[in-house]
Amino acid sequence: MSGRILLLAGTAIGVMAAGIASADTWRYAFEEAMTEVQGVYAQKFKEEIEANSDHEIQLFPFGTLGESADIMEQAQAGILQFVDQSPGFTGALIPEAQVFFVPYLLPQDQGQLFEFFRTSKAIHEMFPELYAQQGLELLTMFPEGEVCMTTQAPVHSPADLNEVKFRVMTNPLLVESYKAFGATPTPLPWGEVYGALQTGIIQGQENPGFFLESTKIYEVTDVVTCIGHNNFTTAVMANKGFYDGLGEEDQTLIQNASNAAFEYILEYQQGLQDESLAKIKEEKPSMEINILSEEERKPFMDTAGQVEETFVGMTGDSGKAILDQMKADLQAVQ
Ligand code: 6CS
Repeated sequence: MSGRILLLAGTAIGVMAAGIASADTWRYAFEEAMTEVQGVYAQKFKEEIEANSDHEIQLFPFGTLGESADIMEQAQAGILQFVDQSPGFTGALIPEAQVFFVPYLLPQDQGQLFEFFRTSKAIHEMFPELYAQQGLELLTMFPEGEVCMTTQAPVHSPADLNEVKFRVMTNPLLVESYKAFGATPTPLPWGEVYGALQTGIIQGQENPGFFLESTKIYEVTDVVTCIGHNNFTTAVMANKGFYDGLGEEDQTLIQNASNAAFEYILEYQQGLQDESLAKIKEEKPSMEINILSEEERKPFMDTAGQVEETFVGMTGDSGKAILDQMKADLQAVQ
C-alpha cells in the first residue's frame, strides 16, 4: 500500500473514530397528516435537527408509506430512521404499552397530564427498555388530546352502546375496554374507518377532538360524546441500530430536538380540544355534542377496575410493574 493510500485510510478511520458527523438524510414517518398533532411535532423536530446540524429530515405523513403497522415494520427494518406510532397499534409488539387504554387512568386535568408525561418514571425509565427489546430507541411519549366517541345515535350510558359496532385501534385491551362499555368492538386500521362508517359496517369510533375535525369524521357520524375516559397517547422512536451507531454529538442533537418538540406540542394543544369541537359544530350545526355529567360517566368509570385486571392478566409481572409505577407517577403530579 502506498504512503498516500495509507494516509487516506488513516484519515477515514480517524474521522469515524472521532464520530464526526456527515450530512445525512433521515426518514421519519408518522400516522397523521402534516397539519395534525403528530405532523406538527414532526415538523418542529425537523426544524430543530436542520437548524442545529447539516442533516436533513424527510417527513412521510399518513398514507405515504402505508398504515401504522407498515411504518413500524419499516422503522424496525431500518428503512426509516424515525417513526411515530401510538400505543394503540403497538399492543401486539409491546403488550405493556396497552396500559394507556385502562380507562380513567390518565388525569383529565391538562396541567397534571402534561406534568405526568414530563416526569413519569414509567415513561422515561421503564418503557425505553421494552421498546429497546423490539429494536427501537424510545425518544418520547406525548398526549394528543381528550378522546371522545362519535356515533350515529346519542350515548348517555353503556346501554346506548349495545349492538353498536364500534371501531377501535388494533389493540386487545381497547377491545376489552369497549366490551366493558357495552359496545361490540371492531378493530380496524385507520384508513378503513371513514368508509366503514359511511357504509354502515360500523356505527362508532373514538378519537381526540382535533382528529374528529380534521378527518371530517362528523360527515359520517351524528353525535360526539365525551366521557373523559382517556387522552390519546403517542410515541416517537428511532431505529435502535441507527441510533446506537451515531456519535454522541448526533445523539445529543436528537435528544435536544425531541425535548424541544415535546414542549412545543404541549403548548400547541392549549385550547385545541374546545376549538376543534366548536369548528365541528360550525361545519355541521346538526351535530350533537354531549359532554356527559359525572353521574352519567359513573357506569363507564366503574369498568376501570375490570379492564385493569384484564391488562394485568395479559401482561403479567412486567405489566403490573408498569401499571404500579404509572400510578405512583400519577400520584406524584396530583
Ligand atoms: O384512530 C386512529 O387510528 C388514529 N388516531 C389518531 C389521533 N392518530 C393516528 C391514529 O392512526
